[in-house]
Amino acid sequence: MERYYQKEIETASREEITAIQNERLVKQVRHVWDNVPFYRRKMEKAGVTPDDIKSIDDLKKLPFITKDDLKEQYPYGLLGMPLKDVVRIQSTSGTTGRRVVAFYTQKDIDLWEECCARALAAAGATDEDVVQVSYGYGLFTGGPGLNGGSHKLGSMTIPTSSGNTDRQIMFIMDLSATVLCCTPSYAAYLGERMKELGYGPDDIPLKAGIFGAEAWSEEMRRDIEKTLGIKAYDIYGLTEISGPGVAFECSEQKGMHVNEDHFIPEIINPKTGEVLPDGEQGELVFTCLDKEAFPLLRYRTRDICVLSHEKCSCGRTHVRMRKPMGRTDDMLIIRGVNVFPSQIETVLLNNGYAANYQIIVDRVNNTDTLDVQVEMTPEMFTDNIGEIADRQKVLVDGLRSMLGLKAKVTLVAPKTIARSEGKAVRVIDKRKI
Ligand code: DLL
Repeated sequence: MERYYQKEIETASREEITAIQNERLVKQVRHVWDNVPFYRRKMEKAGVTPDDIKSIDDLKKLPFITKDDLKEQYPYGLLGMPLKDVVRIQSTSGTTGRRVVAFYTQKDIDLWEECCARALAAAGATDEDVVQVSYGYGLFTGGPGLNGGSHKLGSMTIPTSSGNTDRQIMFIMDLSATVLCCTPSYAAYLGERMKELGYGPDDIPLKAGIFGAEAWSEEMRRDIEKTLGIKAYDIYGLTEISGPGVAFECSEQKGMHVNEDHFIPEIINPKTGEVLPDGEQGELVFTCLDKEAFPLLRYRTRDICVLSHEKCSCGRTHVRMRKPMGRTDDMLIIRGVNVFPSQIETVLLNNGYAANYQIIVDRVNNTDTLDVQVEMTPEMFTDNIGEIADRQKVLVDGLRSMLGLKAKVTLVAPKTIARSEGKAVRVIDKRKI
């Protein structure tokens, strides 16, 4: 049976959704014009006033907002409410330059948590479930978002945060946790450790996992599902737009429904800014329809994605976004060829490896080099040099046909690549160092 948290809105007709979006967009544009001088300047420069925005058809008249705008406006330049109405900030895990900080009123938090509750309900969670939240808590949105969603559903929530893997496993087993929320790379590590401790999929009480915050392939999904004996659901979001729950997967597992009553997605050509139709790949852009404290309009996420309005058998009517294949800023250009880490992951997992790998890019004698280091699984581990060379060749061939590029592949012993408790670091680009 398909479960919903807010059935009426999640299954509303297209006409109803459009009516809600029209009304909220008009109000939101007025809100930013009146309360955020940065927006007013930006709109004036683009020659638009709130009177020009009468419906979502006028969305394209509004200028885009970029991460650079957020950095320039740090810390308070985009605040849409007086500080006395703001109750929380969250921040991105960005490693360079100024951090992005996002603000929330209590209403913003309530709506965000409802989005997370929708995601949990779509994964089958109810008030009878025990939800372990192993995303980081603190400035990162993963822990607080899913924690709030789980409370809204009335599920018993275990706020373990990330790390301390054996303690995570103890709680899963002792408290019979049924739903696990964490990054896919941490879920894979938890699975690996549980296997080592002798737990097979039938011994593990979990039935579903809600995994996101980083790109992960279908192959990785299948691996995690098999090891933990669960159904693994994708969840998408970003700090700037609220956090996890901007979009989430249903039992169909074919793309994530965007919570369209709160966020309008668009796909644009990243070079020209032109809006692209359903089915075409481009950069994902979001407009927040009812956020008060941090009301971003037409925010360029840099995530590369495709939208689909095709009917979904789960009954939800909200548009679906495909798994993002990467970000415009994590696309590697190697000897002129565009390479996404997710393509490399697909080749590795299709050949029986786990998602324990690192991609090292360098430049030697003015030529880019691509070195993929992959761990052998314990089952395939050997010190027979001929066998290792054969295995490496299979991967080199697989990568060549996927990428059109010759890579060097180095097989390393099990457990030599550091495991991640949050977002995995897959790429080391020495050209930038
Ligand atoms: O990662 C929010 C989040 C927490 C989402 C927990 C899901 C679960 P940020 O740290 O601001 O926020 O990073 C946002 O992560 O622009 C994407 O590039 C990437 N991302 C998030 N979810 C997915 C996903 C959180 N399901 C950035 N698939 C986004 C692929 C994802 N990439």
